[in-house]
Amino acid sequence: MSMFCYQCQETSKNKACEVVGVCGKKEDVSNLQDLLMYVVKGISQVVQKKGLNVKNLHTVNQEVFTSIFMTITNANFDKVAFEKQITKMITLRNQLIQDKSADELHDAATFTVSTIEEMNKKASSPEVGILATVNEDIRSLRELITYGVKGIAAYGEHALNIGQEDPQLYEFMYEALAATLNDQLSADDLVGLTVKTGEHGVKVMALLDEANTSKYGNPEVTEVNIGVRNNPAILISGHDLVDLEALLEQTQNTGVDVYTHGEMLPGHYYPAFKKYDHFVGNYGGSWWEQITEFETFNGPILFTTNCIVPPKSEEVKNRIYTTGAAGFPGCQHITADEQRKKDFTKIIEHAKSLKAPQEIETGKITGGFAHHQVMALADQVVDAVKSGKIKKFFVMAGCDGRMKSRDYYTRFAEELPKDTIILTAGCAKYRYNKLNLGDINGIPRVLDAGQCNDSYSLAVIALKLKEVFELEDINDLPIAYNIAWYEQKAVIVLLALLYLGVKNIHLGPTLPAFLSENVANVLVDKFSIAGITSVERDMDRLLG
Ligand code: SF4
Ligand code: SF3
Repeated sequence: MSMFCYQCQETSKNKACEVVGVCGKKEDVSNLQDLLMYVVKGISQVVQKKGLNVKNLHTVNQEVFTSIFMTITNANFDKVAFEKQITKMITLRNQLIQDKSADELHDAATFTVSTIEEMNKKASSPEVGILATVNEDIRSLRELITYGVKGIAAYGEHALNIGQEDPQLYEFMYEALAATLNDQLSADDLVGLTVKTGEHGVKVMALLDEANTSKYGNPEVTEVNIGVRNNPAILISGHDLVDLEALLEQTQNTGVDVYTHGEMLPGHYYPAFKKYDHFVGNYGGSWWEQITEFETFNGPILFTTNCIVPPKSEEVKNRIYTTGAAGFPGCQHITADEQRKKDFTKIIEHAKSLKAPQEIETGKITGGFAHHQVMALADQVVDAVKSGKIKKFFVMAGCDGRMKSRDYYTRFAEELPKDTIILTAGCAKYRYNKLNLGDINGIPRVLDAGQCNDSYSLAVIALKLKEVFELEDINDLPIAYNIAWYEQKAVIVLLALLYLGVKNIHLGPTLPAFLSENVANVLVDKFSIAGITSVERDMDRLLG
């Protein structure tokens, strides 16, 4: 075995990637990701043991978020970027420690490497990786918490880019990561910490919602064009709205159009971006479809976050640019200057030398049903529920993926009775957002709140409905949850829903490989989580 990773839904044989990642991640990068997380856990222990005030740790907090984000599935495949980041984090860690003799610190907080060779050797050593924790249940809980924290770091970084932060999130992150090095903690302690991770998942999604909406306005119902125009263009992918704003500003009056891909689609729903005439529409479907869609797009592509699929041809690779936590070897990376500004001139000039995108579909998709917009329609929605026109809501949020078994979600959406509404967020929506599922009294049957972090909106909507219908328990609402997951942001969304008391969540297309049998049983007992079976059976169960 040369690597061990089981953090995403597509992990090999639903057990673990042990030779090479199904995502394309190679053993050297996988091991360096483990080492980066190891250093970050060491830093967390130092912060905890020394009782450092997170408000004084601005650079460390920010670099810890970035480091963690780089290890999320499909975010960064660049070995050199990891080597540089590990070196940076060891330096920051050592500055924090100063007096090493004062505390009993874990190897993660004290190890040193003097060369890149030594770093790579350390990265593949047994004490660093996931399997360093021998007890299967403790390992499972430690990884569940770690993946939840990865989601917190990703959403926290987006909020921070807009200038919003919450010291409680940093405090919790250090507490949780330090706990994953602490052999004194029992499985029960770690279950408690898992619930707390969900609590901070709600906090970080609320923070990001506040950051996005205060800067860019509340998402509103929007029809997004999925066809193309005859101008050279740039495709922007990932989740970072600050990068989208900078790209739209810099492409104004250049003759270059901008299109969104995958999780950037909800950018169109924000009022602040509607003023750009060259912000043309969305090109293609969810992340994994980039393999064919980037070929026909013809212009440069900017990745602001995950999900990158290793490009098949040099021609496409030469058109890919990355920024922030994203990275791919051989692709140009755009860094921010000291004022946190990014210069996209290179990409714009590159676009001008390339052909306009090839049309792959035409028409429009509708979205923008985040909490504020749905509240504006509340009377209409409540009337439709009271009169029986809407029988049930189905939350089908989360991620999409390559597995054939995900056809389940398209069929499920198609076969839902016509008096039901789908509430969605995240790239899971691409399984059904282009189907013509109609509307109920003018309310579309697929309500897209936005990106995966906008699952927060779905929770706000559920809590509001609970209030309107004067119910005691969120589970008494006519809402069923059939959620698809892929990477670690979906883990924090799930933990957040569990923290809010949502029960009977169906999770698919497979349950996480990192859940040991005992840990999976705890989730089943405590929260009635279940996997998926067949469309017919699950439909029966969920329609009640
Ligand atoms: Fe495998 Fe997923 Fe890890 Fe990639 S991220 S190596 S596919 S488990
Ligand atoms: Fe999608 Fe990669 Fe999860 Fe933000 S972009 S939801 S998978």
